This record gives sequence, C-alpha cells and structure tokens, in this order.
Amino acid sequence: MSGEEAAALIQPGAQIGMSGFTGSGYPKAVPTALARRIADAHLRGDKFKVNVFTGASTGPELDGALAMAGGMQLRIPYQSDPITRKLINSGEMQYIDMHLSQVAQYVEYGFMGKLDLALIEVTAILEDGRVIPSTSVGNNQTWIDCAEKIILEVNSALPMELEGMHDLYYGLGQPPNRYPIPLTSVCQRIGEPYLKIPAEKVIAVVHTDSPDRSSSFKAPDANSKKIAGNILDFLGNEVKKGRLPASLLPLQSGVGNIANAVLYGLEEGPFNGLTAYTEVIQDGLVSLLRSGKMTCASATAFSLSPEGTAEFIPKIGEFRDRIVLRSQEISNHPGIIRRLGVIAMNGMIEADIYGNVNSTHIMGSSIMNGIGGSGDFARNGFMSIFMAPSTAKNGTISSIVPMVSHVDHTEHDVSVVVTEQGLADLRGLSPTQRAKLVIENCTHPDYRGELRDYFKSALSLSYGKHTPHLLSESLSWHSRYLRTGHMLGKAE
Ligand code: 0RQ
Repeated sequence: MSGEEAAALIQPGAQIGMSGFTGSGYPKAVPTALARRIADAHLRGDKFKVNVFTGASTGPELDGALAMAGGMQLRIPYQSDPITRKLINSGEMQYIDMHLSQVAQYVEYGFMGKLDLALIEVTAILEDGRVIPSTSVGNNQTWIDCAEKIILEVNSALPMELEGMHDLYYGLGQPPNRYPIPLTSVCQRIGEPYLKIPAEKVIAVVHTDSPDRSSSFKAPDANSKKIAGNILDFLGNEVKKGRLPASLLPLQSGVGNIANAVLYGLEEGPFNGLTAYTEVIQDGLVSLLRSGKMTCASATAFSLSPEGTAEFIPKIGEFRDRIVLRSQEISNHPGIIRRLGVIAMNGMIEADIYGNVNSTHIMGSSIMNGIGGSGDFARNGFMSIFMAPSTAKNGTISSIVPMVSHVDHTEHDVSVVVTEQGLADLRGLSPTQRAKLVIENCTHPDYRGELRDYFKSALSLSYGKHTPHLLSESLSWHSRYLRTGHMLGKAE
C-alpha cells in the first residue's frame, strides 16, 4: 500500500520502533506521511504525537519531518537532527539518551512500555518470506519481536548485493542463563543473514525507491589532521613498546568529522592488516577497506556522506565478504568488545583536567547528539581515546576545562585525551599526575595559563588533595561563557 495508507494505520500515542542508524536504513515514506497526518491533525486542533525508538540517528524524512510537525512526544536512544535537538533543548519533547547496547533489553523487558508497531526498512522480501535487511541493522529484530504489528518499507534503491552481508544472531538467551556468544574474531559470522518476520504481524508493505539522505563530512581541516597525527604517533609508539600488535587491535571509530579524519589519517599511516569492530562504517573506513589497509570490518550500520553513498552503495557487492552488519546488541556488546580488545576512538565536547569526558551536553544542559555507543566502547575497550579540537566556537570555548559540565565517561573509562595541541596518556597515573599532563599537553595556549592557575590554587586550597577542586570555581568557565560569550575573564 502507499505510505499514506500505511500511516493511516498509526494511532496517536503509539510507541513505534523504527529502523535507522546514523542516517542509514531508516523508513522514509511512512514517517513522512505520518508527519503530514500529524500536521493536519494539529491544524484541526487535535492532539497527535507518537514515541519514536530507533537504532540511532536517522534522516530528514524521519526525525526531521516528525519534529517539524511537532509529532514526537518521546525519542530514544540517539539523534542528531537539528529540529529534534531544538525541541528537546526547549523542553518541548522528551529524550532519553541511552547506551546503545542496552536499548534492546530495555524494550524486551518492558521498561519502556509496550511497543505498538515496528516500522522497518528492508532491502527485499524473498519469495519464501526471508527478509534481507537494509543498510543498518540496529534494533530491528528486537522491534520485530516485541511489536504487536509490523510495517515494512521495501526500498528498491538498495542493491540486492546486500544479501549475505548481515549476520543476525538469535542465540543470546535470557539471564541468568545467557549463553556465551561464540564470536571470537572480528568478521566471524555466527548467525543468519536474514530478519525473521512473523507474517501474521505484518499489516502493511510499502514500496520506496530513495537513497538514505545523509549529511556530508567536513573535509579534514588542519586541526583534525593534527589530532589524527597525534593518535597515529601514539599508536606507533605503542607498537614499538610491544603493547599493541603491528596491525593494531580492532578499531572502533565514532561519529563526526574528527573521527572520520582519523580514519583518513590511518590511510597514510604505517599500519596494515587493520580490522574494525565498530558501530558505523564511515567514508574513512570504506577508504581503508578499498586500499587494502583494512582487511575487514564489523558494524551495525553504514554512516556515509552523500558522495560516499553514491559511490559505495552500488559497488557494495565487492565488499560483501569483508563487511559484516550485526544487531547493535552484538556490535556494541560489552563482553565482545572486551574479548576482542577494541581500541575505542570517539569525539568529545570537553574533558576536564582529571580525564572525565562530556560527549553530549553543551554548557552542561543542552544536548548535542547523545552518548550513542561511545560508553559501550569506552568502558569495555582495550583502550579508550577521546579527541576534540582544544577550542570551539572561534576560540571562545576551551574543550579542556577545570571540571566537565556533564559527565558521560568518567576518569575510570578514559585512557587517552587528545587535541591538536598534543596527547595525554592517562593510564597508570593518579589524578594530580593526570591533571598536569592534560593541562600541559592538550590545552590551547590561550587557556593553559588560567588552567595552571586553577590547578595550583586547587592544590593548595582544596578540601581534599586527592582530586583537588575548588567547588566555587570549578564551573566558573562555563558560567562566564553563558554571561559573556567567552570562557576567559577578559570580557568581564
Ligand atoms: O558545532 O556544528 O555548530 O559547528 O559541536 O563538533 O568539532 O565538528 O566535532 O563532528 O567530531 O562531533 C562530540 C558532538 C563531536 C560527536 C561530538 C560543537 C562544535 C560543532 C560538532 P557546529 P566538531 P564532531 C559512536 C560514538 C557522542 C556520540 C559518540 C558526538 C559541533 O563526536 O556526538 O561518540 N559524540 N558516538 O562547534 C560548545 C564545546 C564544543 C562545542 C564541540 N566544548 N562547546 N560547542 N562543539 N565542542 C557512534 C554512535 O554512537 C552512533
């Protein structure tokens, strides 16, 4: 049926599990038609909102359209849409920012209430009923299992060569008797390439024919190249010290421009035989696979720029043996990440002198995207690297602050902090040793003096000397920025 006819089956207040992960594999026709229906209802003065669960971020036809129509009451677990972000930060809609590995269990066990509908984009439905997943897997199988009803969008813009690329694992079991997951190498296949869909739950099948509408990456600038260079030097030294093999350990690389730039940096680096056990396959990772520097990659989704999508998706068949797409419960599984010894590399908003990291909130209160999978990988990886330019917004904000204004990754989960200024390897250091290194190696020179002064005062005046802080001053940089538009005292 048409997107409009399918959208007409959705009731106000419905909880919908939709496909989609970092701008790929999300449904397009039904969310757009639903947004139109909601906008019409609002014009008539009727209330109409739905709760939207996904894998991660989606595209303008889903988050963008529904947010524009004021149609979302609640959104979980990750978003990066500008209109959605605005509504969340103005308090007009609810958002629960969650570790991506935990979402399936939350819904399976009913912590989020009943799931009314699964709305899933797929590549094809085969004659025998087997269903080929789309460009992301995310939480799709969980939505299909838990929802009362299912709507499928079959997107004929997707190449049939996607068949065989996915690995859906059905053997997790339930606690306290969960079975060991038999995955011991990055690209091992332990499941089946198809989604299992009970036909009796399917209330609509909609045909679409449009590519994912992802956003472009910024071309790597001087700062991202320096950050990438600092990380490459560090990894090279770890190999020399015998603490990493020459082909490194499986890499995880987060979302965003800096993470993508680091992957491009690896292209020029000395490492060969690389692998990735990660969440998303970005342009930079495809480039490593194409050049042969990387042998194989496991993820839950693609996260390609429009150029990357146009170039890569039609040729996807060439990579079928070297890419595995899994459910996010497995791609982000803490046990597997620990077992494989993943090197986690993620972007951050800010870090403090002790190595606590804020990945999500501007000035402590305004959400940017969400924690996504960064926590799954940071806590459980072999090592966890967080990176950012040392300043933001034309130098008015320092990314290295006395105390982070929101904590996503505690000092216990952060191995390395890196900016274009340099890198601080925090492993094996006490808080005061860490602070010295972060201040001297990572801080922008405009802020280094003030940060040294803060730390010196804290060392002499702090209530305790283990993690010295002056509570009346520790967040003063943020409050000064909110008052004056600059974190430094100069403007006052
Ligand atoms: O703002 O877009 O207005 O220019 O934040 O910053 O420097 O372009 O960096 O694109 O790499 O994103 C942490 C957001 C970094 C990302 C974050 C502003 C800055 C700019 C983007 P503009 P950059 P990136 C697995 C891993 C959490 C999820 C995660 C992220 C914008 O990496 O969302 O890691 N991470 N998932 O100006 C004010 C600061 C700022 C700041 C940056 N201190 N104060 N604004 N910005 N620092 C994948 C998944 O989970 C799906």
